[in-house]
Formats: sequence, structure tokens, C-alpha cells
Amino acid sequence: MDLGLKGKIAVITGGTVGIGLAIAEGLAAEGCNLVLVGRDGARAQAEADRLATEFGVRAIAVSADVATAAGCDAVIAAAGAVDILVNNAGTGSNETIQEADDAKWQYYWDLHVMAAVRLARGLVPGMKQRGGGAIIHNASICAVQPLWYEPIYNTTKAALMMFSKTLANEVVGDNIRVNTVNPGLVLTPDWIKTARQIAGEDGYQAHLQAVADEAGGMKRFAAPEEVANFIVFLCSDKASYSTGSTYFVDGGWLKTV
Ligand code: NDP
Ligand code: SOE
Repeated sequence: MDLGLKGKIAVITGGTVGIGLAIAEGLAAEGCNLVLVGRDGARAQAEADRLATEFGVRAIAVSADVATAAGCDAVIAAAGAVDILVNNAGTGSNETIQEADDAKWQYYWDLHVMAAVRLARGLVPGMKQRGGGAIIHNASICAVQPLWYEPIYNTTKAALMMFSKTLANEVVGDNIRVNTVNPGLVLTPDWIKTARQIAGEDGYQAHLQAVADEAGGMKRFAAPEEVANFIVFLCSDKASYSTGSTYFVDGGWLKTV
């Protein structure tokens, strides 16, 4: 199926590893030009160069911290007018509400919510000039089904979901579609690092399987591509009637309808 993405330009925050890199690869395979954003500029540049060579697209790297206004400004300036924005940069947390200080709450608010606000403000005008666009928010199943150890993550991802819905309403007349994807368990370097820390080199795979067993449903982690494929479709005109929605890609982990 030709998704009609050839020649489009996509910004992917956190597009340098894990789910974001899989999204970048999926879009590049469809002929999309890329703006890869991450704090580690060397890694971003290496992946941009690799994808440009592998898929024959244009790819630039932007070294920026999207949890800051200056970082978002840098992304907006480097990207110019684009067709697609995937707000994917994010990370889990670990705290109790009793113990976490304001600074920690503020950091996650800036990373998960304000980055999306600031990038929408900066990139929507260019999308309008180009006749429309697609914006995806990579939130999490935790936006609606919280994990006990990360209240800040749960709360900020829930806010991101609502931001996505309200942005969709605001730009629906501009041919810009805005959707949220809520992944479940996705095997990225971050999960493997944490599992190694908790269970050691010999025990980390068993630890990951125990996490998946507890989640239920398919009782396995997704490969990043299994989430990315869905997001690439949502970015395309094949999803032309889809806006203002949240889609779960969670292997059946969600316990409600
Ligand atoms: P990874 O930790 O593997 O990758 C995160 C990416 O985001 C990296 O490219 C990282 O690059 C970038 N990043 C992190 N912080 C910033 C920042 N402040 N500014 C710019 N870039 C940043 O994450 P995953 O692939 O696992 O997760 C991607 C998204 O998917 C996250 O939003 C996460 O919450 C969500 N998600 C993940 C799930 C999972 O099971 N893995 C499940 C549900 C949701 P660098 O470090 O160089 O900045
Ligand atoms: C507009 O240029 C557009 O083609 C949108 O209509 C699509 O949904 C998306 O593929 C990107 O850009």
C-alpha cells in the first residue's frame, strides 16, 4: 500500500532510539524526509546520516532539549515548514506523591506537555502554509491505566492526551489531523537498562517476561516497529478521517473498553 508520504517532511522528537527511531525508519521507508530531535547530538546525527543513506531521503539532526522553551525554538527554527510532527520524546518516572518535589513535577510537565504545546505553536503555521498536516502524540497506556510507581508520568501523559484532543478541535478546519497513540509495553533500550539494574545480566530477561505476564493480554513486549507501523499509518492520508482520537497499541493490556 502506498501511504502517499513521499516527499513529506516529518519532525520526530526522540527520533534517535527506541520507538521514535522506529517511527523515523518507517516514515523514511515511505520516502519521508526527516528532522530527528534528541539531546545527544552525535547519536542524532549518526542516525540521520544512516537513514538518509539507507532510504535515499533527506534527514537532519537537531540536538535540543524539548523540555525547554529554547530547545523547542531550536527545533522550530531548524525544521522550517513541515507536514508531520510526532511528539515522542518522553521518559518514565519513579516516585511517590508524598516525596516528589515541585521541580520534578515541573520537569515532566515541560517534557510531556509543554514540548507539545510549544512545538504546535511553532509548527502549525508552516503546516497551514503547506495545506495541512498530521500531529501524533505518543502518550502511554498509563494516561488512563496508571502504574503505581510513576504518578508524575501517569498524570502528565493524561494531560498530553487532553491537549491532543483540544488541539485537534482547534486545527480541524486547517486540514491538520491530531491523534494520540497509547502504547503498552515496548522493548526499548530504556526497559532493558532498567531490567538489568533490577535483575542483573542473568535475570533481566526473566524479569521482563514477568512484567509482560503481569500485564496479561498477549503477555509479551512489542517490538518498537509494532507501534511505529501504526503511527506511520496515522501520519498518512490513508488515515484521512481520523482526528481527535486516542488509539491503544498495547497487546491487550488495557483492562477496560
Ligand atoms: P527511549 O528512552 O528509548 O528514547 C527516548 C528518546 O527521547 C530518545 O531519542 C531521547 O534522546 C529522547 N529524549 C528524551 N528526553 C528528551 C528531551 N528532554 N529532549 C529531547 N529529546 C529527548 O524511549 P522509548 O522509545 O521507550 O519511549 C518513547 C516514548 O514512548 C516516550 O514518550 C514514552 O513515554 C512512550 N512510551 C514508551 C513505552 C515503552 O514501553 N517503551 C510505553 C508507552 C509509552 P536523548 O536521550 O538523546 O535526548
Ligand atoms: C498535508 O500536507 C498532509 O498530506 C496531510 O493531509 C496528511 O494527513 C499527512 O500525511 C501529512 O500532510
